[in-house]
Amino acid sequence: MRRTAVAVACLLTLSSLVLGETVVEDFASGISGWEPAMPYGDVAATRFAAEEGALRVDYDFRGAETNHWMVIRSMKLDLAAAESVSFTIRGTGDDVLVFLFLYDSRGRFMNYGPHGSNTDFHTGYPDWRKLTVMLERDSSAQGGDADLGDIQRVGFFFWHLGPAKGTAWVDNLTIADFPAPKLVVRPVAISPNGDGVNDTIQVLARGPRGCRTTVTLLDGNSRLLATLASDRPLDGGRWRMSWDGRVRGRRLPDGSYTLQASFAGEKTGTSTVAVTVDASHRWPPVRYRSKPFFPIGVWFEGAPSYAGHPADPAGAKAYYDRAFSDLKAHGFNCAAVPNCPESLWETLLQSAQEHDFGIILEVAPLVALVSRREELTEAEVYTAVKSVVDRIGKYRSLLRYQVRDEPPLDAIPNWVLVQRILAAVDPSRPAFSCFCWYESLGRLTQETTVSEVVFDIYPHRQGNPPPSMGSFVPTLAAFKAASRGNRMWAVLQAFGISHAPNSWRYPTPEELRAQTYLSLAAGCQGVFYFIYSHMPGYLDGMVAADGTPTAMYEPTWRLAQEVGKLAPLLQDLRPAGEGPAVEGEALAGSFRTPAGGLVVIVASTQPGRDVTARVTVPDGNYRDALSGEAFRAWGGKMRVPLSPGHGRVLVRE
Ligand SMILES: [Ca+2]
Ligand SMILES: [Ca+2]
Repeated sequence: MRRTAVAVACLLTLSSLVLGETVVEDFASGISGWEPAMPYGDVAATRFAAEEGALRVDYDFRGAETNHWMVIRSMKLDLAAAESVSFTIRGTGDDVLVFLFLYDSRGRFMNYGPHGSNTDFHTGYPDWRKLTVMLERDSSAQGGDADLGDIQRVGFFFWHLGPAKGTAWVDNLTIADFPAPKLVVRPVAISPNGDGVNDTIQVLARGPRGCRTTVTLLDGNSRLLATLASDRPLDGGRWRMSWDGRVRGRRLPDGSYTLQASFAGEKTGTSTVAVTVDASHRWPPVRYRSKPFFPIGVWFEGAPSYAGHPADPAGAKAYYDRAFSDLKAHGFNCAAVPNCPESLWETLLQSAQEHDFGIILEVAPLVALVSRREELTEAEVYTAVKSVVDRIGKYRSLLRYQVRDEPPLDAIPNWVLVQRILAAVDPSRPAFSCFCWYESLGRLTQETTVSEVVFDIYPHRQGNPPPSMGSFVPTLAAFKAASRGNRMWAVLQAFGISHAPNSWRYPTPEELRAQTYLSLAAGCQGVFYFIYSHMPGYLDGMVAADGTPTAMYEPTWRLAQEVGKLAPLLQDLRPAGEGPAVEGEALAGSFRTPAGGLVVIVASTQPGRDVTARVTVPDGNYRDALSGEAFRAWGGKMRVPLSPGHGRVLVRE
């Protein structure tokens, strides 16, 4: 039926055709039908053409911020029984990101790009490279609800932050079908005891459209215990159910079982998955015993060798001692530390402890668990967590366990499992991750209780020269919405990449100030500055590899000291509604102290000039918590003058 003619044609031309693979577009007859779509930013000069049996795209992105452009055509595809979709790509010039878009007949889409396991989805390959979407495993970046059995349009989408110019060639859009109908079960070890951890199993039967499935449960001796589903059609090639580990209302005894799917119709066969039930351990609900804490932190590279320092314990100790005493003396109270070799954990934590400095330590064994594609069992997570906590839980300097940097959407289930078990073993140090995608953060706050959410915003690029806040304000708003009222910590930009064109630049002192006060006005109760020391050959931080300060350091530590004076007031505040209305180029938030007092934070969005905000607040006298200046609101309004990038924390008297 579908694609047969194309498949036959390809059989004649492709010597290396793999069984079950079909090339649905090889551009052998040019690019008729393909058309540009979704232009955004300054992309008007982008062109596409046919060249030597491939699609050639000359992208010429000139916008200072987000630029994207797509080339799309109508193409009816039934991917219901497809295991993967792939295409080949090569490119020259600036490397940009590429996404594959699939639209169904109702306009719903899936878009697969450089996230999850597909970090290779970009253009900069001198030689042809095959990029593959595994449809069962890879999740869509944004859409995610298209009917894969009913794809009507296919697009190649190119994206870059800031200007980029180059050429990419795309060829051989290829579909690979599953060799046979298949049963997919997640997780394969369940504990149906109502603690919210692995209490249910997601059962998915996949096969060609027209196939029907019957799903049964067998005991350890292959005896039939129950029929969970009988003769169900695979609409769109899939049939799903969620199963709670119960049969006729009763929980199964702990033990080993088999789930079996029998398929009838266009293709037949059976597919089985072994499942373990062990409900003996109930994890307590997440309840942290950590004290309220207002971090004024930096990101700090934990591998001494990165900056050319000796990596033996004595050399590392000297590196850590110098950094932590310097940071502490300048008003910072903690550092988030990635890449510390496991052999130096104690050295690092001991050094921090001696300087009364806090550490959020990235712990590789837990990062590996969160990042795993396969199922995690509660037992293996417990074993890994226990061994980490037993080893370093005794250090007072340890504040959090960083369990993954910038988790993508599909890492969230593993993240939550690691977090739950970590919270049971060490309730005083929560799991920590900094998010760079608000979609992932939104999924996290939907699924679990956290002690705080952490996100980074890096708005200052060479393409938007100072003074400019880039897309800082809307990005902050998106992260705030995704935070769902959880305590927020912001990671701010105090770095540049000077050696690469079109990359990040250092913020000006006023831009850094605006990042900081806008975050506080949004309700953030902690700030981090990325990054303390240079990563030679990669990025420029606040101090050089030998500790010599750059121009970035003083404005940053002066802000740290300023925020440090405000922190005792800010750390106990609770948001009071949506925040006051503001006229003028500023953001404002209103908050309550534990005693019920009103605090209004007003921050300028303009790092290049003075502004005056008119804020709608209750009448009365207000005092600037830092400068002591007095302000008065009457008629429901207060005028708040702000110097470039500045903010004010105003306490109602
Ligand atoms: Ca071709
Ligand atoms: Ca459970």
